[in-house]
Amino acid sequence: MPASLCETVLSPAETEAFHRDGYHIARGLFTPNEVWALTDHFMRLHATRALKHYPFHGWEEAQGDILKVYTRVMQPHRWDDLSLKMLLEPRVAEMLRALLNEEPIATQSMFYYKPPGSKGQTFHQDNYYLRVRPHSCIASWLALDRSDLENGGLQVVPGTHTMEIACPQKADPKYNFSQDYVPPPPGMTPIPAILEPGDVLFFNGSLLHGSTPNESKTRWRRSYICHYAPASCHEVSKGYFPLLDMNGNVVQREAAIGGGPCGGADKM
Ligand SMILES: O=C(O)CCC(=O)C(=O)O
Repeated sequence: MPASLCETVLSPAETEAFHRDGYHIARGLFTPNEVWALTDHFMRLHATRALKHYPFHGWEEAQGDILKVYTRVMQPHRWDDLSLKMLLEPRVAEMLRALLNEEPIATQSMFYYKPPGSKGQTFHQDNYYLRVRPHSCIASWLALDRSDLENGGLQVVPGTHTMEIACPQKADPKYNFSQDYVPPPPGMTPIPAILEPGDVLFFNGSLLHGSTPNESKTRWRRSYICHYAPASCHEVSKGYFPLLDMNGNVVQREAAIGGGPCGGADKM
């Protein structure tokens, strides 16, 4: 990639900070209109029960677990045009090229509703699931609401992107919808990524990150989260196939089946 492209979206200081800390926040990458359009789109998909392949639990059946009513939506780009457009969005692609110093490949999209009272998703490393090798995957986390500690915003542990992939312990199901927990190493401290709607947090797939429950009584914490791999990778967990280049064409890589650092089957 020509150095000039990198310089247009990231200053040398930002590039250095990304390599040192493992994350970068692109402020205001999406406009208020774009944020509203995506949020409204997913609220309508939920309200009209148009989400494909999702169990719709009623309030009674959910037994107080609001995430059973507003379950995160996995891989919506496979059937929803707006989600696909957002996954392949040129501004995101440009930022990824600058951070990776090479072309990205799109592997995953997710929409999180995280309404008030939702459980969190404690610390973990994304590449434990995606198994991108060599190197690691990279996430783009688009805030659709203000995201802070009160409403269960994302926290990162700067510098942990240089860690090996750790085998998770069991997360506390009282506070977490996910099962995995990787404790921050001694002396490494989580910090909240305080984001305004339209900000995008990019982070390395080995970086420890996670969130606590949404403690707010009124504020949702909606986000659109995508994962990418550097095009030079040789393998990716097959649960993420089909992989797409940033023009939407299917690209092939080996399936990283079994033999992960912690053994076991594919995880998503
Ligand atoms: O948004 C969250 O609360 C957690 C999301 C996350 O950790 C992930 O996408 O890997």
